[in-house]
Amino acid sequence: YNNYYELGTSKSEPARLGFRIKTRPWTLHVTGELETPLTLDIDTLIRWFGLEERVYRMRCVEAWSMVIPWLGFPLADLIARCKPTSRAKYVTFTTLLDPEQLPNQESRVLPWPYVEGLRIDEATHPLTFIALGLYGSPLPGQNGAPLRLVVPWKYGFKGGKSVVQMRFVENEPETTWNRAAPDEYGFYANVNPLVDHPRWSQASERRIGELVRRKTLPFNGYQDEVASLYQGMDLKRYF
Ligand SMILES: Nc1nc2c(c(=O)[nH]1)N[C@H]1C(S)=C(S)[C@@H](COP(=O)(O)O)O[C@H]1N2
Ligand SMILES: [Mo]
Repeated sequence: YNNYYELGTSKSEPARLGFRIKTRPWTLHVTGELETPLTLDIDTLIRWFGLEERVYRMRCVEAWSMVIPWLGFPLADLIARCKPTSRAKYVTFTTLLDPEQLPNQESRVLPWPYVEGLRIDEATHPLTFIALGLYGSPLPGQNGAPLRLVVPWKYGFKGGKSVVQMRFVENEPETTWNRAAPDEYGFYANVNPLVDHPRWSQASERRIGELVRRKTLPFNGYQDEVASLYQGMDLKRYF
């Protein structure tokens, strides 16, 4: 049960086609506002940072949710190595562009490649995670092999899959879903039961596998950890 539109827009197609993603060699390019652009091999990243397990809630903007045991490392560790300049206020994540591996990139459901972004203080928050595995194994293609972003207090679409580039930038970047439907998908996309999607309520969610809907928690339950990032911001306006 996945969302990975480059592999198909149904929930089951990504798992059927995920094997097409070639995960080695895999290079992450880091560009923009940093001391020196970097070209990092995925196995170097694993050697530098190791892998820890994090069990996080995952809440899709479509109002379904799961609990997932990820394997990976904090994005903050990687950003510290990158030495961004003081002009770096945001960071973007660009994901794989290759219709041979991602056949639904032949379609125009979204503008490709899929791009997401975070404010730099969100990106360096200790909960923000680069996942390379789940359930103790390497990520399957459908979950964003070989590495993807996980931001547990935001709607799932902020967590770009199969990331190939990080770019430090000065201004708020354009992001894929925000560009596609700005009234429906904000840049911030913090999980918020009080701000409904124009076409459905965000007050509750269907945990996959459960019968009764659950109440959705502010910031997906990570309020104590992250609410201070948004002090003084009108979260209805910056949804
Ligand atoms: N490249 C890419 N990343 C993506 C998506 C996508 O379509 N393409 N879908 C997003 C959405 S909407 C969600 S809910 C999560 C789903 O992650 P999961 O399938 O690993 O649970 O991935 C996000 N990352
Ligand atoms: Mo989603």
